[in-house]
Amino acid sequence: MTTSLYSPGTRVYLDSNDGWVPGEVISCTRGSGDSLVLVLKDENGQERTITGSGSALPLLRNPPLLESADDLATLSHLNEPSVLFAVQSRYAQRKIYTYSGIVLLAVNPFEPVPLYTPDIVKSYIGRNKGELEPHLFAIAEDAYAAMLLDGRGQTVIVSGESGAGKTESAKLVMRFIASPKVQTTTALQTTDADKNSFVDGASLVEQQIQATNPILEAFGNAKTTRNDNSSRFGKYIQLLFDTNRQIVGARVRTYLLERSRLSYQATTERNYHIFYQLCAGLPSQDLQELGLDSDYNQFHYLNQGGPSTSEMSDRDKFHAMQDALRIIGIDAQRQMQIFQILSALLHLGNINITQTRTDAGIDDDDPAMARAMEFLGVDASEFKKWTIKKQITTRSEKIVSPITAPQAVQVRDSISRFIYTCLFEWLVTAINVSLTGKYGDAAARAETYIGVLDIYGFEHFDKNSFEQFCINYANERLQHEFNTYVFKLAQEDYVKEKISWTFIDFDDNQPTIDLMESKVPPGILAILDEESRLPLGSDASFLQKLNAQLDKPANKAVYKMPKFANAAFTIAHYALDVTYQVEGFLEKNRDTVPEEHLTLLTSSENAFVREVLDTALHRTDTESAEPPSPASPVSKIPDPGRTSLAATTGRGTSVKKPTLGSIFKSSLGTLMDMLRMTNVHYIRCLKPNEHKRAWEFEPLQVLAQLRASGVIETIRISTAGYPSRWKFEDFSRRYLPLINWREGPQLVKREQWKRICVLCLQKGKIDKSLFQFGETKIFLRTGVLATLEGLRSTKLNAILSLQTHMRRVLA
Ligand code: AOV
Ligand code: MG
Repeated sequence: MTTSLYSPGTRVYLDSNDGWVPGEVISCTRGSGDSLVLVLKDENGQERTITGSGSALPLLRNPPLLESADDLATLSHLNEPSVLFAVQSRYAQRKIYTYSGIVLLAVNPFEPVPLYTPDIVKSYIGRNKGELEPHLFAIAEDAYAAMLLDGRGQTVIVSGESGAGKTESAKLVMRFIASPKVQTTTALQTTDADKNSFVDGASLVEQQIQATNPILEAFGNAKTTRNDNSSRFGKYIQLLFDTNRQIVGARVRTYLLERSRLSYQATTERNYHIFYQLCAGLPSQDLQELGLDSDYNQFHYLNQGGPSTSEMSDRDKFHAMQDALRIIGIDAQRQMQIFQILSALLHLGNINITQTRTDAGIDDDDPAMARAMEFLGVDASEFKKWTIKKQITTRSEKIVSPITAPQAVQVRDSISRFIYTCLFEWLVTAINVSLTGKYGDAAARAETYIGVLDIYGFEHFDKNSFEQFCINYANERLQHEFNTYVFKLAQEDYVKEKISWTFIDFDDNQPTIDLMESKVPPGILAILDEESRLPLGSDASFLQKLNAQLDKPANKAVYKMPKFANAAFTIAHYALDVTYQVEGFLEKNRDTVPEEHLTLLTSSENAFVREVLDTALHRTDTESAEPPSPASPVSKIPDPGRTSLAATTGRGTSVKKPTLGSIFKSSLGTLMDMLRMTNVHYIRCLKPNEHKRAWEFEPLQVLAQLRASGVIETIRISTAGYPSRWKFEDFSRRYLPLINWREGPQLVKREQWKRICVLCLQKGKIDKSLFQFGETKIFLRTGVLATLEGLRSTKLNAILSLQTHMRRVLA
């Protein structure tokens, strides 16, 4: 340990109870053995003494110039406090975007920011990533430019925990890419005249692409405790381009919509926005016709989260959503039919199911049932019969037997969830028909695409169930892709530049993924599927099997039996440990609707209801992860899988029927394969505080996200290697002041960039072990840049004062 590293005046970070505080070295002397004795002063002037070596000594802080660098990869001292302080000080300056190498970090401002005006859009067109302030648009432009270069498919992956800003970011990226300004200009040919002529007037395609957002958000987003507009489904949208790189359409794929929300909401949460929008936005005559009321608290499906008021200007959103429906070709009459189905669901939830001494009962003239059945075009007495009774088919006969009221409620709710899922499917299909042209001709013309992935973010509530399990599973898979990609990329340069380097393995989350999805030995999903297929399977026996098969030393790091929670298991996720309550896992995974009800619905008198079910059920048939047929008009563009699904039939006894878990697993597999085929671009959204407050930055919370998301880990890898890499010329130009003023300009003239690099390093007395020359770049270990920066500013200051002195003498 040398004392020079901590010479007086050295900037450091001091440990404190809640993170770190900036400080400075006052003195440094040798202690016993390897240790140093440091006297330090923190930013409040408080002094303290530290004796120790290695990690006991404070972390080094970057020179002021680098402190709020717009790319963390250029930090000379790469440690957690440096990274955190850089992001924090930028956020304090209202700069919400920061690069971390190839990744863009985006900290949620939680209030509208003036960063997305047409002028700003314009300014990012045709510009390279480093030229302007970090921005989503720079990433979008990067993806667009990469597509122009070789026609390869691109994906912008937006990740981050729930409420971090993924959906907002994804929309802005889509808007930038779909904006006519971009498609008609190329990186090289942009002229101001070009830019201006495309600012106004969105094309039909652009309008249609924008229209997908209000529709999908109305039907697929809801208020949760973490986010008032939380996505309850995953979405991959491909913007399709033809040979001339003109946008010709788009295609949307959705992933596993949360079903349980339709019939149940936790305290302070809401059902899907569309229901509230409907009640707030429809004219009173329509409301009356549908048996609705602007006071929606009378509906069981809307009031379980507690009385809610219109929080997100539901009425305005409703009108925007209606406009959007119109743009994708769903006219007023069709819209009314959709609203009828939605109100049918609300009435279904209000059907009063009573418990007689032994069986469930429903009044023959239950008004809610009458309304619901009228709108669904189904016979009320048939509906009643199959809601309070069940039929079991044995080898020789069919036996009808009564069920209990709670079971009947289950049946009723499963039907509502099923219909809602079908309606969501139908909408996605309608959107795709409109975006790809009626006969898929737009898609057929497509040669390449830019995809934008926006899924539900990592979630942990007080109570977590099957939904959170699936959501967090998806996030684990995505995190794994990220790790593989970023770590590979970080080291690829070393190979390309032929410097000597031993590859570093990273700490990856494969064990957690294996725990969740492994087939042999069976992981959680496999055990769940096995249990779901047993007629007498139960949540309790599922948990027993989990513990018996998974609670073993090999899984110690990833699987835990919680000490205090009953009927639950804990998974160590990349972000956090999450405890899942097993209650409901089996039912949700089976996702069944009684066969008799399905028959009733598919033979409804209402043609639209039949169409909705047909579309969804048909898609179920094709979605078992089969590749699209070669004859399909969209065959040039790989399909990330038809992954959404409708409910399955029967009472969970059939062997062949896929479970929700298995369908989700295979659709994620298809999606990941797809992502690997594309060139990926990453946006990492960060949530600065838990309270959704504007400009409030909780350092520890952000640090946890930076750690979990691999940003710090990536930086660690860089620290072990050569975090700074400069082209010879760039490096030379910056550090030219270090070398002899006579020699420098000569070398520049002859473009001996590499020679200048060598001279600069010599001037800085940089040890040989701290740098390597590649083919075109110089690679520097951590800390070197700080030394050179120090020398450079000393030198420049000296020149400056010399000039001042000369001027004074001459005057
Ligand atoms: P998420 O998509 O990451 O959560 P959202 O994109 O819905 O998060 O963002 C949550 C809220 O943060 C939004 O409703 C806005 O109020 C605010 N917000 C996010 N980004 C911006 C921005 N760039 N400018 C202004 N406000 C913003 V989830 O879907 O729950 O995982 O599942
Ligand atoms: Mg979202």
